[in-house]
Amino acid sequence: MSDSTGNIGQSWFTEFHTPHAGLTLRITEHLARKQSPYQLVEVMETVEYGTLLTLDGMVMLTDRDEHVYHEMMTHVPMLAHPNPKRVLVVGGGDGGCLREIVKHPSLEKVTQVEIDGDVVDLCKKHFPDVAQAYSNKKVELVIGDAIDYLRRYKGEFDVAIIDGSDPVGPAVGLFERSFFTDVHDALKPDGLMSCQIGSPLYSHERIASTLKHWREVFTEAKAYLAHIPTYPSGVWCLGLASREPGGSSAQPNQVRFRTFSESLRYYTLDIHKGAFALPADLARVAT
Ligand code: SPD
Repeated sequence: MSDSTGNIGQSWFTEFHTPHAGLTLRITEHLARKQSPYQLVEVMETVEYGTLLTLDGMVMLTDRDEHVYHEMMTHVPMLAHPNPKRVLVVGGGDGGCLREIVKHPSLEKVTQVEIDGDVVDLCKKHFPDVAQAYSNKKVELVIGDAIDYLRRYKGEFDVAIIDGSDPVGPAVGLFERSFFTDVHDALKPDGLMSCQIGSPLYSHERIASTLKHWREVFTEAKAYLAHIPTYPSGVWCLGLASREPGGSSAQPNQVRFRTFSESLRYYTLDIHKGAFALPADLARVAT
């Protein structure tokens, strides 16, 4: 029997990052495999990284390193913002960003717009820790197309977190300039957006064009990095954009950080600052 990547047998999963390189994980069990209206959603148990979620054969998260991605996607914009009360998450159906967002004492309400209800259902079942915030009263879940949803909101949100998958299938539109214009307009004047972009090793072009779009739309846009072993190249480029000058370089709020710092495994105030230090070749395309 072959899996979504064409592997023979059920013992190994491989995501090819290029035609000649990839990540291979030993699998002990296929827990779920569902073709949703949007994508192939699979959950597998791995020996080294715990439970694994893939969409169309691409790694979205594993138990072992998901905290890095979700802490960096969330706490960088939330702590750089002066007082984040209304938050929007686009995508992120696993609930990992929500889990981090609800730790913030200033939060009044977070709305998550996820296109694929099957991802939410499978993650609630197989990733109970990641999906824990779905039962939180401050969380509103909308199953629908964020591109349509966003057009209805102007000046509504303090922080927007764009937690889509790679720019193939349902996430293609989440990398277009028109989408970022709608995110910009849905933010309040001091609003901030964080967004996952791609591999600093394999995706220089995507990183350069994404930041170019953002700079045409937002006042500031900066790339930052996080170490995520199961993503292509093991280091991932995220971005922070702000409507106002100085928004993306604001110092993270120490008082708010201390209210939940004991729960964190990767994010620290030093990591926040250091993540914006880019290798020379990436800095050339991203600044
Ligand atoms: N190639 C990996 C890109 C994954 C981006 N989103 C992951 C979703 C986790 N909440």
